[in-house]
Amino acid sequence: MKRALVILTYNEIEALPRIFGRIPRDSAHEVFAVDGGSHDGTKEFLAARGVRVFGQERRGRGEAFRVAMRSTAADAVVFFSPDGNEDPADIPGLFEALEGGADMAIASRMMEGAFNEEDVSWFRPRKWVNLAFGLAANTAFNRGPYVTDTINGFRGVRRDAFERMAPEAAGFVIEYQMSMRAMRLGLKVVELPTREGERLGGQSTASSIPTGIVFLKTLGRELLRRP
Ligand SMILES: Nc1nc2c(ncn2[C@@H]2O[C@H](COP(=O)(O)OP(=O)(O)OP(=O)(O)O)[C@@H](O)[C@H]2O)c(=O)[nH]1
Ligand SMILES: [Mg+2]
Repeated sequence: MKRALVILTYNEIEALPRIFGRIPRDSAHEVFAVDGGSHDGTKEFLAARGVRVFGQERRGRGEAFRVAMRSTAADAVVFFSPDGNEDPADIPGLFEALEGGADMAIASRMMEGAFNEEDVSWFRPRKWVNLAFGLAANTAFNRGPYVTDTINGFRGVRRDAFERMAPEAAGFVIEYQMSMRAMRLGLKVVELPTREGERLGGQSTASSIPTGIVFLKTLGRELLRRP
């Protein structure tokens, strides 16, 4: 199975240099980046290290996923965001899960043995909202094993599964849309426990309230979609 590792970036020059050396680039046949229009030297940093960078016509993570799939012929594709939240040591495990028969492999921050950024405090609004969206998706669509982290972007997918899901979401909600469609199609979703780290610099572009509204709308649209 041909493997591609995709690095997703939008202005990550503060965190990227601190993580780049830990990315197991030899775990994939091909490593490239999809960039949402960085203007802080991110693209130059990657290019100087031999990583090919594909641009996007429109911004957003959803768009980035589709650009990535169009840019490779690999059968197994893992998406990695180098901002500190994701542990690069989990990348080989995601590829192995896909090779072991998973259609989609998710690094879960919610399952037994995992750690969520908010687990250090008793007040965990992001985690609770995430769990609520997960519960809604599982209740509505899942007939297989419960998927604990339907939203995490740290995941891998098989090309044929991606084509069947055909997610059209533009931004941060693409992962949730993929999870719902995978469940509905009866695809095999495998999760691996991960430890979520802190952002190592730079800025988040996922503001909670607008992102939450987009999630609600996407959930509604998937519920109304004909099978
Ligand atoms: N290719 C691409 N990557 C993007 C785009 N927008 C965000 N990203 C990357 O996607 C990853 C996740 O975005 P974040 O802003 O960190 O969102 P988040 O992880 O929910 O927020 P934090 O908890 O603050 O890190 C980061 O590596 C971003 O650089 C985009 O339009 N295109
Ligand atoms: Mg992040």
